[in-house]
Amino acid sequence: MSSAAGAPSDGGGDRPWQSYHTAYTNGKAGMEGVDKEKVQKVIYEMSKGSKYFENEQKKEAITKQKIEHLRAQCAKLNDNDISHFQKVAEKKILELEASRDLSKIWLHTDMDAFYAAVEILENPSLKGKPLAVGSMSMIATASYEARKFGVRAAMPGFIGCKLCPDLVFVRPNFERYTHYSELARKVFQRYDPNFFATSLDEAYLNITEVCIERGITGEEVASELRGAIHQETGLTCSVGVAPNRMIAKVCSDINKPNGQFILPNERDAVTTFVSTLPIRKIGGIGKVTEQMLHQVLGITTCQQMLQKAAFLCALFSEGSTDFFLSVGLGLGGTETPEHRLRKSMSCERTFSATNDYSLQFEKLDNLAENLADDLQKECLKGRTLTLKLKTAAFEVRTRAATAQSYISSKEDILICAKKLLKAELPLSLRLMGLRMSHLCGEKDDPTIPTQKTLDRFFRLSDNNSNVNRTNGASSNDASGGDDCNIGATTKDECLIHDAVTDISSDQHTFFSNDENIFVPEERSSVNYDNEVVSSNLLTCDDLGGTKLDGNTSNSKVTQSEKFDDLSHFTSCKASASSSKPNQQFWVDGYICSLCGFELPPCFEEERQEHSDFHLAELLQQEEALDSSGHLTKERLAERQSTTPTPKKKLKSSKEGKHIPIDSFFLKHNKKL
Ligand code: DCP
Ligand code: CA
Ligand code: CA
Repeated sequence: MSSAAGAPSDGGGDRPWQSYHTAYTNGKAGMEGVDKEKVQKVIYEMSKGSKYFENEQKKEAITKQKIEHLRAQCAKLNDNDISHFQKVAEKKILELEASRDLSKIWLHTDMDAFYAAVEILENPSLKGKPLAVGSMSMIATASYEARKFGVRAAMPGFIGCKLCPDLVFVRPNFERYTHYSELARKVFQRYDPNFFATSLDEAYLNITEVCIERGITGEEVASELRGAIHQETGLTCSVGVAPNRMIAKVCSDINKPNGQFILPNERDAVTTFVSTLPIRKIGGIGKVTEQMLHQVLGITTCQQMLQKAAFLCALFSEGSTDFFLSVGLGLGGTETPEHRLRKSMSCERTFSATNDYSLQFEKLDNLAENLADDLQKECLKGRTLTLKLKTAAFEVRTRAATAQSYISSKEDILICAKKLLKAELPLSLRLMGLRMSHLCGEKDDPTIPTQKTLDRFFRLSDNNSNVNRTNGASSNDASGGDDCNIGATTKDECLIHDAVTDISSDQHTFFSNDENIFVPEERSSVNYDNEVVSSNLLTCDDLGGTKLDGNTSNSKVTQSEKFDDLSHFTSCKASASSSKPNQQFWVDGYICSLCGFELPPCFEEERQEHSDFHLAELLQQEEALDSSGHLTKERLAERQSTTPTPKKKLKSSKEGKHIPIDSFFLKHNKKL
């Protein structure tokens, strides 16, 4: 049946870069005219041979396998099966159609090239220049001038330089972005007091009331709001208006930068809109899902989901099918979501790759203690513990176990975690993480009266029947049971965790955005240090991103220093826990605890890239110290996990000479 499903063949051959897709080969607004193949080739050439690259290849291979598997399943469907699934699909479509709500007007607003625009506002001499905010390791965003060269967020800076030799670098300055974000939010508040922000630079506003009260259209609100934002912040934003949030978000990207797009609240307008809309534009459809749907069923546009509905029903879980069909119908969230309760809590730690059991168990002990502390601080207990491991070869595995009772003590967590880890050994590891989900408040613990000890539970279930195994090799059980049902409450931002879940989404589930929506007041809990920031302009010549132009204060550490220095923490949550200096986690589910990078909910792949580059930076630091003979690998790891490193002085450009990530990895791998 694969011909009926319309699977195309994939490229590759003598141009291997054509099939090398990372998060940063995917286009963003302002990259329409870019020579995609040239960019892909540069990225391919510059990362080829690194462990990171190998892992990307491995993930691709797994995706391919899954595609083959799905194709085979598809081919097995006979006419009876297809007509059965056709009926199932039609019923489902009718149900979904009946839920269509065209009574609300949603507005999605997103600042243009946010960090870059703020930097230009503060330093007008940057205007018109190709600008990257970030460092040689990682670019947070690029100005529209730089995007023309293929430079974009999540891309390592040295690749950006290769693509655009005149690229100017500015170090990120998070207080600035928070300040401008707050100014913008004051404007949002006037149009919808219950607006909800999904990141520093974007928000959803239900403007139904304001339109009715003032007798104005969505289009008028959009123009007015954009004008107000510009007047009050000096920045531009782009806006989308539509009957639901999923579509409004897509619309805000259409006329970017400094534009708006309005989709009327009419069924026909919506269905016409989705008839040509590429599926990748939808939040929740990432690279892997896109590849699967395209290569197995030939689906590239949202509406084709409806044409292939029977196959979707046959091949995917009910939850995924519902999501795909909603996308096909152009349906999305219309009610203001209640502030969602925390669904999980996690912590993780990156370290130099080690196969030393005692060191690994020591790290686990530490993680269990941190997790127990965090849970107890919020008076929470949980039932499902997930262990995340990243091997020396960058393979990510997650292993989960669900206990019969709610737990929060270090001892209980450790019993479970040790069991999960033991089952995986021997392994050389570079990262470990623990996540507790299935949470409940201490007071609500339904198991308290009859609570059994975890120890007993795990002794009883000494086989692996309660262990959900989710790694790249085990494709079909990737749903991971209770662990992967995250995000299903808001379809417009949900991730799909079922048979289509792949190794990369497996990696992401750990950080899944349980708290991907936050109310405006909560921002104050992320309190970036109030430090004076000096001029932070850099050029490509300052390889290594270490030389600062202009004045730098000796007594104050700038945000920009912190960006490259993993020994510092930029979020209050991180700095408050000095006992866990190199532990990376996402504050509020989307802000990197190590550098303050903001990776909005839908940036699943970028998030993974981001973690990998922190790892690379850490290893690079280690490499530098190793070669100077000051510290051994073990001692460095030890030092980083116990003592806060003294504030790093700015290096001279010579000292800070950047090691390209590929050669760095090659070098490092030899030592493993
Ligand atoms: N960001 C980041 N790392 C990423 C993506 C984004 O640090 N991988 C930060 C920098 C961005 C900000 O978040 O300025 C907002 O992200 P957007 O995706 O909205 O990108 P921009 O606002 O920069 O550009 P656009 O005009 O495309 O919205
Ligand atoms: Ca933006
Ligand atoms: Ca954004």
